[in-house]
Amino acid sequence: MKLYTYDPAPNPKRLGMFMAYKGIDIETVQVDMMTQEQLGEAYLEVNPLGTVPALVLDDGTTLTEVIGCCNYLESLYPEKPLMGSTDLERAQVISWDHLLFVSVFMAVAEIFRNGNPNFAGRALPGALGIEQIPALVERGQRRLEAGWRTVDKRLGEADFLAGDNFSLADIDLMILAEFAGWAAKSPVPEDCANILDWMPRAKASFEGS
Ligand SMILES: N[C@@H](CCC(=O)N[C@@H](CS)C(=O)NCC(=O)O)C(=O)O
Repeated sequence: MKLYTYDPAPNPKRLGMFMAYKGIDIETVQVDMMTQEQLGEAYLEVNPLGTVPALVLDDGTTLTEVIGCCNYLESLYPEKPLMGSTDLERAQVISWDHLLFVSVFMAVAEIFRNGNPNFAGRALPGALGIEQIPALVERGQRRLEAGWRTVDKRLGEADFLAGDNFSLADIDLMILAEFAGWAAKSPVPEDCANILDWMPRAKASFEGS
């Protein structure tokens, strides 16, 4: 297997932290997003979408979605589960992770990529060449505000997003809490006490791994 990634970017970080927690070591190539290497001819041959990460399997199959990479690696390396230990737990992890992706990650991305002149003509990740829509900044802010409340309510009911155990969904929330702060200037709101309480619990679970 070979992993193409760019460590500092949020989606690569999701996979990187998942692998670090489980102690998975894969041959890795850094694709420098600062010089837009992800849009260069050589990388587009690996992943025509022009996004990172991409996991190329030994039979030549390329997985381009973090959730797919994690699912695959979880099956290969079941020790220290991050996607549940039963069918229902796995479904809970994927459900919360997807909800987080749609309601928080995409909201931050909407704000970041439609309001920042550096992304003119590149409002969506990868090789699509989509123009910015400035009105999406405000929509993203409203979407993010609602997303934080949904997550906060959930963490008032359970120790971790998917239930009793630390999972991929918590890793993604850790990354998002940081990403929202610098990219959307919208850190976790101060009145989201359940998320703020969860933060040291999640950090300790990750570091105690
Ligand atoms: N659909 C992919 C998203 C991957 C993605 O959007 N990656 C970003 C980095 S965080 C990227 O490659 N951006 C390329 C660009 O901005 O041109 C997944 O779920 O893993």
